[in-house]
Amino acid sequence: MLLSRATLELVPETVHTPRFLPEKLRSGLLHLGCGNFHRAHQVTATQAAIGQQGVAGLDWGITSVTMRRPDLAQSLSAQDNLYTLLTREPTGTVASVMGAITRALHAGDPSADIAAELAAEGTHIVTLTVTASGYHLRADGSLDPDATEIVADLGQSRPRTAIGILAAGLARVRTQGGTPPVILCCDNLPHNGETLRGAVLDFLALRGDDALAGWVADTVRFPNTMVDRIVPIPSADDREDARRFLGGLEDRIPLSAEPWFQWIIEDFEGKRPFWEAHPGTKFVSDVDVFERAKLQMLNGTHMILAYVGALAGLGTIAEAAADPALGTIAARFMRQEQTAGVALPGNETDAYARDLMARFRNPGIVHEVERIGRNGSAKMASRIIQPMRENLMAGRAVTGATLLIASWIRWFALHEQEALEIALVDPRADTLRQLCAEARDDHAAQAEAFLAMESVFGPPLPDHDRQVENIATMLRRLTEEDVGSLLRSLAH
Ligand code: CS2
Repeated sequence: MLLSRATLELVPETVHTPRFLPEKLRSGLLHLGCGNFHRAHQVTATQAAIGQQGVAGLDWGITSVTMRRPDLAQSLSAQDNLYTLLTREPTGTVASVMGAITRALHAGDPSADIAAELAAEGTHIVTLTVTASGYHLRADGSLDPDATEIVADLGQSRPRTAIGILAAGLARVRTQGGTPPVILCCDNLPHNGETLRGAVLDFLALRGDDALAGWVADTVRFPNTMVDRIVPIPSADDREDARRFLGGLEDRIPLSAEPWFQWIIEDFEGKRPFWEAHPGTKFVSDVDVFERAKLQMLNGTHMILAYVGALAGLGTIAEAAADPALGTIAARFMRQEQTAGVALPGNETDAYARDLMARFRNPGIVHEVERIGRNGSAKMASRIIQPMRENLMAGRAVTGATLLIASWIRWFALHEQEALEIALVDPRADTLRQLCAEARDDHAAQAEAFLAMESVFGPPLPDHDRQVENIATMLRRLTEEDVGSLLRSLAH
């Protein structure tokens, strides 16, 4: 039997279940980018809010839209949008049935009109988790007018990108004379709200829609947020665990997450769920400090663990962080390079760094390096290049960043030779692979060609030629030496 509203009462008492009747919910939130992260993050906080708010909470159901996964929308619908979240505590697993999603839609479904959902009177807030690459931005944070998906959406009445959907939905709100929803970007981008606002305005400018752009600029709010929770890709073990916890009921879409939860939101006026009911949620006047610490120290260190880890044959972040040599290199990189411009008070930075390494090593979290390695070209600028630039300007070493970039290039070089053992997913994959093919075996030329991609790396780095040379040297070593021994020597 499948988990559903009808079978919810069969769920054993050891499992947390919603403190409300899911069928009573009305949609007050629209989410773009229904995926694992959303299901373990915004849904969790919203479920806590609804549970605490009583009858008023029932206005905060979520209409959740998958951008690329019709299968997930279907599986959710088949289970009345219920699913199990397995929280992997160090001491064991806690299972909860999540029930705050009222409807799951797929953006590509011709019968789903997402812009109309956005413009519906009951929609007060739109949240987004479409990943950094889902915004089609250039390294400077502006919209990439040449991105194929954006070009396609400019001429579409049924847009497919998040930016296109926001533009179309907001256009409707304006025509209807309604109050626009608050747009809450929940992706790992610097100043994510401001950046999204800029991208929407860029899109409208490309379309020549000045009137709508003016209205959006004046009336629509895009608060900044910072989100943090490590959510691996669901595994067969998760499905097995869910079945056990649910007393034999089947859940086809359970997922697991670490206990850590953070959602820092720039405070805004207006109707909103009582998200503070969930520990780790905070409304603040300035998100910046939290955001830079997280983007650079957490997400940036994830990248070094992933790119270097894969070359050393390590499959997960936990394995990479627990590897003595790579763990040392990553911790040093985090502490010495990735704290550039991070304004947490001294001891807090130390404690944060320690917490992060412990979180990475959590063996209950099977977070594949292949997954973290995805879409590097969209992540590089804010997570790696910005601190690297600051370090170079201050005369500090950038050995970790050099190793990271060389390893990333090595992924494409291996892939181009059909020798990379894991998948390589990146919006610029074809171009980057081509660069490797053109400069085959010439590491300096490869490094030069990669760094010249301004849409990824931004303007030339300080002492550019020296950086190219260092990256090329590291790339040669990664190619010619045994990676394990190389890491051991670098860790000293
Ligand atoms: C990861 C993030 O995929 C990545 O780039 O660094 O998904 C990371 O796990 C989350 O941001 C944690 O909050």
